[in-house]
Amino acid sequence: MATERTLSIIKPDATARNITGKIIDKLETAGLRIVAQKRIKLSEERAGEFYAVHKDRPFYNDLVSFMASGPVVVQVLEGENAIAKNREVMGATNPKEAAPGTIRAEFAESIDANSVHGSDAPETAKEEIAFFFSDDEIVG
Ligand code: RTP
Ligand code: MG
Repeated sequence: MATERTLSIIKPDATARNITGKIIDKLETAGLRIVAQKRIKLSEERAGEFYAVHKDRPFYNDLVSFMASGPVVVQVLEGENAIAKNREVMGATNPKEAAPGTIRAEFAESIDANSVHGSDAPETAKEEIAFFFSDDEIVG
């Protein structure tokens, strides 16, 4: 197993409910280490660029408005198998299908307001980390 880095976003529904600490606790308990973190507000343009891979999907406009609707906490997480591990701790996209104990099972409100984002593969992780952080902002 290799040490990996992945991009995590704590979404606006979670910052609005003041539960970033509860989510971070789940990530750290799973063995993921926060090596970069900032709280920001995405413009619709930035959110649209971030989720450009979904631009032809029916949920794209709602997703972009939601991601720009309030503050988010963006993080780089590091650990063994960090990409898959983070996806496991997050749980399924739809909280109704998320395994018990996962972040989305415990905290997500809906498939849209589902509390967290996580990169889905090594190539996207690399791109998404570079989208938000310069090398000197990441301290391993
Ligand atoms: P994310 O990218 O946010 O980590 O979520 P994901 O990989 O689990 O899901 P993805 O397929 O990449 O979709 C991105 C986000 O779009 C919203 N979505 N809505 N209404 C729908 O059918 C639908 N499908 C996806 C979700 O908020 C999802 O997190
Ligand atoms: Mg995704």
